[in-house]
Amino acid sequence: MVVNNPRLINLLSEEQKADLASMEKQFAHHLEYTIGKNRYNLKNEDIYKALGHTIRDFLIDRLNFTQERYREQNPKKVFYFSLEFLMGRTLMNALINLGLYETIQEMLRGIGFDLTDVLEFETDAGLGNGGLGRLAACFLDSMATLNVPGFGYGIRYDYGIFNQIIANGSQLEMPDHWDADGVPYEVVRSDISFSVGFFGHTETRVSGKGKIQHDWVPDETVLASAHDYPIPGFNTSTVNYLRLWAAKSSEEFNLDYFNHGDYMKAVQDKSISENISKVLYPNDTTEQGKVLRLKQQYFMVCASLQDILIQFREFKYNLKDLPDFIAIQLNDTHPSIGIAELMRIFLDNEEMDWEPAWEIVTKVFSYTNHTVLPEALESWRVELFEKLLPRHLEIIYEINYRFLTEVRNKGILTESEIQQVSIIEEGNEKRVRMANLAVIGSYRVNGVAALHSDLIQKTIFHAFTKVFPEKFNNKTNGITPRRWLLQSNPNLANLISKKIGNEFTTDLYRLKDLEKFVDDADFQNDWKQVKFTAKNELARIIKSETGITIDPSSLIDVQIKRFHEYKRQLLNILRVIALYRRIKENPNAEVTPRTVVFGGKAAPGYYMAKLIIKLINNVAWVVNRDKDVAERLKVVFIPNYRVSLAEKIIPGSNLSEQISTAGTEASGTSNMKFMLNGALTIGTLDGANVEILEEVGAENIYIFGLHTEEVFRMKEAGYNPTNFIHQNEDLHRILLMIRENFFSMGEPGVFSPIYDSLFYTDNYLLMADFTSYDETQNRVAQDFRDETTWTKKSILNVARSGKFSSDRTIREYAKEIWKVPLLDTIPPQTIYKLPQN
Ligand code: 26Q
Repeated sequence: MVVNNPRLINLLSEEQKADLASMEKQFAHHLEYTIGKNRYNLKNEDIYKALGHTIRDFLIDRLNFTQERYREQNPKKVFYFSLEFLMGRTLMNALINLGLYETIQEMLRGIGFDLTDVLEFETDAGLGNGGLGRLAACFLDSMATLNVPGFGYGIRYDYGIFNQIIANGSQLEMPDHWDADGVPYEVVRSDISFSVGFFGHTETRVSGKGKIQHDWVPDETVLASAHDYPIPGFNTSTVNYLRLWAAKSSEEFNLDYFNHGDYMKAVQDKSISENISKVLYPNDTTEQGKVLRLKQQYFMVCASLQDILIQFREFKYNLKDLPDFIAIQLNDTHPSIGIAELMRIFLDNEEMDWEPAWEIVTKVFSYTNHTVLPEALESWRVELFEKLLPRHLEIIYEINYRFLTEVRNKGILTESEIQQVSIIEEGNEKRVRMANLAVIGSYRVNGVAALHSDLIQKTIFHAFTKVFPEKFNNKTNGITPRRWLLQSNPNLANLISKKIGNEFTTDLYRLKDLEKFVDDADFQNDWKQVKFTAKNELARIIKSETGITIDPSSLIDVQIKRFHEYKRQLLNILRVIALYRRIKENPNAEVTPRTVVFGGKAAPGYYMAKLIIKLINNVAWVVNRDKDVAERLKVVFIPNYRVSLAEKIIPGSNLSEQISTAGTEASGTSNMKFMLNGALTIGTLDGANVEILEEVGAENIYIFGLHTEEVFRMKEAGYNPTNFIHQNEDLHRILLMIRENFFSMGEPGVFSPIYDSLFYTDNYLLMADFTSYDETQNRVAQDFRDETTWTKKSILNVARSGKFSSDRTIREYAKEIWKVPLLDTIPPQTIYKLPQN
């Protein structure tokens, strides 16, 4: 008999079973005394909360145990600095990693509750925008699982990424008050808080040693208060933590105002300081330069560095040894002000000389770049910087001066290259370029997929590679197989474990062992059955979220990701329109039934991205109501795409859309999630798709479109989209349908900007790639009709997805960048010590 949940993967020890009784007690205790309920009026929500508190107790036991272990062994630690952690839900992940899923399921069944229903009450922690934030979350899971002493540092936003609703086809944004009902697994560390200064001026003085010293005198201070989120490793006793800072007013009340009778003003000031951690900025390159965003960045970095240095000082080592004990990874440039802040601490507080201070700093930080698009590189107006962080600007000028002098003296750069590597961008509005600061202040700089790491060295950082050839390297992204297979697709995980055992859960390359069953007819059937069950479940979710009925046996074709022009959701919907037209014109054509699913948010200020969402919704409205195509084509936009929805959508997908213009998507990570769940990819040679192709083989993936070099060449030669439009009659007609308001739904002209952008500029070369995309989609449709061949390809995709585990990525970071150890696993059961009530 096959187990239908992770029990096989994570067998309970005898000791754990013995603990079940005490866990039941603990649970009953929380239900009654923490939640305040008796057993006569229980709802799923109460069970969720009591369970959250019960699991929290388990987590805290192991968290303390792990901390004790670190204190004894004092290994080198890594701190992952990120303005975003897209954690999604926590409870199910904790149950699986702790090996308690089955136990708890049984326990709840005993009192008439279904664990799956209970888990639906958890709100996602959406403290991130997309790929970059989710990557940080996957890395935390892998670090804990591999027993790496690794910690996340970020901000505890009151409001995470907005909730999206669709009205008249358009996106509307609603606040995401994710912690409204409390966060059971959060550990509030009221005793850990640091003050963070802003604004003010700098002063100079002569120190006791006769040296000129600088001091920053801020005129606003805010407190950062620590909130910890335990991060349990899978099948190990290690529980690390994510520490998020919340802003607190440094004075409950401004007594000055109060004493002068202005009570309201006194309270207002308090809430103004607390604004710093109020809301996550939706990633929006058009809306750069908001002072609150820079405040958030410095707030997070300043508090984190104080916290890290306090911990370091407990061991009484000299600061020059800091790089032997800590490594800090910068998740993009967002926390890169940390480089200037650590310099400030060393120079101004520790009164160190510049050279030794710089020596330490540049052995501590490393920087991960997540974009090649020059318009997405972060920079701040010098004027704004100077007001908010006057001392840091002085330090940045000094870093820059010394660096530029050195490269000039070495004579390796041309004058134009020297301008490119300068931290300060000259011009009528001087700006601080954070990427340049990050490269100069870090000992390693990495991209997130092989192609991307090459590309940044050839383009945005080319001049830097001449100065620091040894700094640049690649770390191809990965995803955690715990959340993205065991948790999201337990049926598939169980089918796999029945065939090849459980080792794949922590050594994903073991999935290779599935290859020997690829021709086994029984196995193929089981595989098809698992996929079909997941597709039925997805159909049910689509019905409940959108009201649309889909055919679960149709080709389920999915594009879920943030909306951005470079990701080309527009190319996908154009091809849907082409298919729709073809069916209408040729009603008897044999067409593979297809359901095209979209999901994703657009930055609130990103006009084009929002218009594309509207076009998709309007096309869906027209297509889904047309009886002529009913059995053959459906279009679905699932609102409010988020981590917990991804977990439900991905297992039920057949086709993964990864269709960005070559050279624009740094890596992509949903491409990996689909592969691991047996969907086939249609994609360009972009980001990690290139490596997916390498792993899976050309017969098992659908690659189309221009290559990166061709994109560059075409743009250089002066790209003209009309050449392509006039070569493809179909394409031309589709564009006319858009212009002639076929999908405008009573808003004539609404999509003209889309038409115009395709016709006149087409920055992302949709027109150049359309024919290739369309033909490849036709091939997909043909191939899907041969169920056995498709199933084999699906099996091979999973079997060859081993490389894309974030465990592999973290091993590489640990060995090649951080030089931190992977400690021994201590089996989980050896530390259970539940309190006996
Ligand atoms: C910038 C300025 C102001 C406010 C916010 C931002 C901002 C916030 C988030 C800019 C960018 C981001 C996020 C970028 C991101 O998610 N990049 C993605 O990172 C993934 C993980 O490496 C890659 O797989 C994707 O290819 C990349 O697009």
